[in-house]
Amino acid sequence: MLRPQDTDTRERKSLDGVWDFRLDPDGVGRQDGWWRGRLADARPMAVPASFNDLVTDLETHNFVGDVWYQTQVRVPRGWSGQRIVLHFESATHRATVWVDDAEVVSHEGGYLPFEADLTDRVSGGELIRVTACVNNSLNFQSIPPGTTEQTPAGPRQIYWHDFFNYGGIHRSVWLLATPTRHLDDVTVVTGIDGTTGTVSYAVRSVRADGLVTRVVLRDSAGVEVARSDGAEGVLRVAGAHLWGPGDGYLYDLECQLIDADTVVDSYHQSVGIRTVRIDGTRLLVNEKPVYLKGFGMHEDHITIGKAHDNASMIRDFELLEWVGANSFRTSHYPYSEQVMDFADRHGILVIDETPAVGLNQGLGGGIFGGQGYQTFSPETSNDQTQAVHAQVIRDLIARDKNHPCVIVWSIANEPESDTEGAEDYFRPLFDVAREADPTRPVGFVNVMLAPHGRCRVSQFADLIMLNRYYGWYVQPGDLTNAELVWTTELNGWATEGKPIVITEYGADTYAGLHQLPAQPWSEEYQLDYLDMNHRVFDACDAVIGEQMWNFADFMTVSGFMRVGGNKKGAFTRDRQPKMAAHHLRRRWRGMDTR
Ligand code: BDP
Repeated sequence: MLRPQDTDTRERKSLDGVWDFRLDPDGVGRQDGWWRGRLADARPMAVPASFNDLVTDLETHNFVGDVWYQTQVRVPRGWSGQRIVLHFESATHRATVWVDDAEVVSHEGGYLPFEADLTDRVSGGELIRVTACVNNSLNFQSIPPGTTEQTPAGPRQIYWHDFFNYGGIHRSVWLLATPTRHLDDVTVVTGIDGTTGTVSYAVRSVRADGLVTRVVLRDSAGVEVARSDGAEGVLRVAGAHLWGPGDGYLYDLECQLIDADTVVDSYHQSVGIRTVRIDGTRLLVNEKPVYLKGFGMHEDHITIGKAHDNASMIRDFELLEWVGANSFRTSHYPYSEQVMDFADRHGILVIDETPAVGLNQGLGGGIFGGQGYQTFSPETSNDQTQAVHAQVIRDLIARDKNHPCVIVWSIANEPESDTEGAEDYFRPLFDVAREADPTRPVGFVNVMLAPHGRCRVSQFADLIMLNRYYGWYVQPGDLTNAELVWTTELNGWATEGKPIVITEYGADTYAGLHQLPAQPWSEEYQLDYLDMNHRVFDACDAVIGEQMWNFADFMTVSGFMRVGGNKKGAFTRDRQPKMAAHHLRRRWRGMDTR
């Protein structure tokens, strides 16, 4: 699937704006055919946005189930005779879409794109009705998982991840016109040969018999540096300007389908020439070791929830730059493609994560209240879950494979990993990832409950990614003991001979709460906690990155462990620095490679 783009041969029209919206608490919309006409009793709803925080009533805020979105759009007059596509960048966690009376697509998974070919259904100039039934409920076969429990007041959604289950159309919706003979996919893999950059490419097309595939590579000034005919090949760029941390230099690869002298279709793919590989305990980008400084983040903003918004994105990247970060993890789901583009353009290193979070009933007892399920079993996360998980890995890699910023795939966050069931569940998923992308390291994020010596899944990973809360969830307020046990565990992991990234370490901190001597929840404690962790990391050569939890405070399910959400941010939810942000800035800006 290629992204909607305006090119010489392609045109797109945004469907973002205010749509009609209606909850379906009784789940009757499908049987009553709510798509067959204008949505009755509708209220206005912004697209893109999570619906949850735009409303004032608790029922809608907490709603789990089917919600209906509808809009009308006129297909541009000039599009007759072209291939017409309806493209959703994401709808959380699943959606079915109708155009007028016809169902055109259904998609499972909340953070990845999907589209429907409307060519045979609509024509240029026609006014069409687009209806989407979006569903945000979680079950044992969804990624992330959850379940519905009966309570005296009715069914309640339970889930085992620590961020609010926002729902809705979270990213842009497009109508797109392409030629009927069209480009369908492009894959680039870059390499370095002395001072020459190599760009291996493979282009897939539809109805392209007799057409020539051509690729033209241009530098950032638009000057052609290489070209080639054929659906696959290798371009060589003498004296290539490499993509690297802090230097988001991008070439533009124009892919064309040519009929005699006519360009039938054209698509632009940005290309950063760089390599990434692991060598012992080092992670090499362009053969140089990197040290990751940054955060686990969230797509989480006041009012819009999990929706993408360019203003918020720019603020976040300004703060990353200000604090001296060079990396982040897309905890705990794929982020908007605009965010990935921005990371490409700014030379930010990204650990790209699937939405597989909460596959761990051991954690359930702590933060989310114990439910007593077994994580992996025929009745809970099972073969079907694994198949959905595999598909999500493939879809994520298909979407993000060409982003130079992506240096590692994370196939899950904090799953159960100390049991035979976990080993059986995960072994094939690593194969799925490596088959889809043989070029990047693959890992998963290990939880404290499966410490060194007990984890049975890290054997499959190319690198070790650890979330650790010594001095918070264990030894709270006792940083002296925390430092000792943390050092001991880390030294154990270092014997594995793989690079280690600390993908989470953090302490909830209520902005403005000050205490001397420092106590948990105060800004002073967050500083002392960071210092303790940094001493532990600095003493371990295998640690090649620190990503503090979290970039900013974020919304969670309500509970006695959370005060208006998770407060482990270096920044507040409205993106102002806590003392910790200044502290990190002094450390990170003062670091050379580490
Ligand atoms: C880890 C999770 C993360 C949580 C964090 C916390 O990976 O999603 O928000 O702990 O408790 O378990 O703050």
